[in-house]
Amino acid sequence: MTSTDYATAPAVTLTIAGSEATGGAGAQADLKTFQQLGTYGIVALTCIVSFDPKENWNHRFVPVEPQVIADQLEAVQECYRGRLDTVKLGMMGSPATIGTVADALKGQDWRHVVLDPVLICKGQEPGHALDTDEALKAELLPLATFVTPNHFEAEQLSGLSIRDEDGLAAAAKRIHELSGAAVLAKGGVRLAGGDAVDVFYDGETLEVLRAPKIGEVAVSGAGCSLAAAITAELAKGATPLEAARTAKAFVTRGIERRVESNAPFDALWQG
Ligand code: PXL
Repeated sequence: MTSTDYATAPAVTLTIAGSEATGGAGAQADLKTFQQLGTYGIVALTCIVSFDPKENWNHRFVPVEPQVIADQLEAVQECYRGRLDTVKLGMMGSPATIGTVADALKGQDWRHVVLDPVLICKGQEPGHALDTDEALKAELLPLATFVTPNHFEAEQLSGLSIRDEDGLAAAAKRIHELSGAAVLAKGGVRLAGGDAVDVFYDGETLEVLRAPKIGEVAVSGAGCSLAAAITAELAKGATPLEAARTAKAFVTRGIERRVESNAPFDALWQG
């Protein structure tokens, strides 16, 4: 390759995530977000999730073989060595996947590792999910520079129970202490009140981000798109706080313009 002007070439962003076949969440949401925010999106797939319309839209979950995950990451990291310094981690789904991803991440330096700590997926066996949670805390949390837990994940990672904005802030601080990462703890529609409240904390700045709630039901792809938007903004040079603010505005707009389907939930639209 000879003719690319790196000064004008797009920032490269990688997501290591699962496929969600209906296109609302997972790698599909990440790639659409990257494209919309002007970065060159790449995906390494960790698993394939197919909702089951015959079983209450539960998640049918199939992991990708660890060796195949390692192969994808080898291809991506060699192809973009020297240009790829920002990665998003989405759904992992199993301890084996987490080990494989952690090993690959350690093979190079990263400027930003954005961890969306997807802990449980409807339809996964609970014992299995517990192992996955432990592996995620032990192996990926220490590598993260930015973590985006939702209400449930923030409770799991911090060990605190979260009832209100102060509780969300306490959890964000605790997760920062555990990881050293910037944290955006998401209240979403889970906390009482008219606003969707998220708390940013990076060890210095605590900022509450708010937007009026749009309905009381969570929209598919909001969490994935938020973390992907943070990833894209960081890759383009934003500070963590700037990235969080831009991502919140992007997701709020995407929820306003959500896409309906025959599933009992709507999907965020990035366009
Ligand atoms: O929203 C969390 C999530 C992430 N990744 C995949 C998913 C889901 C939820 O459905 O299927 C692949």
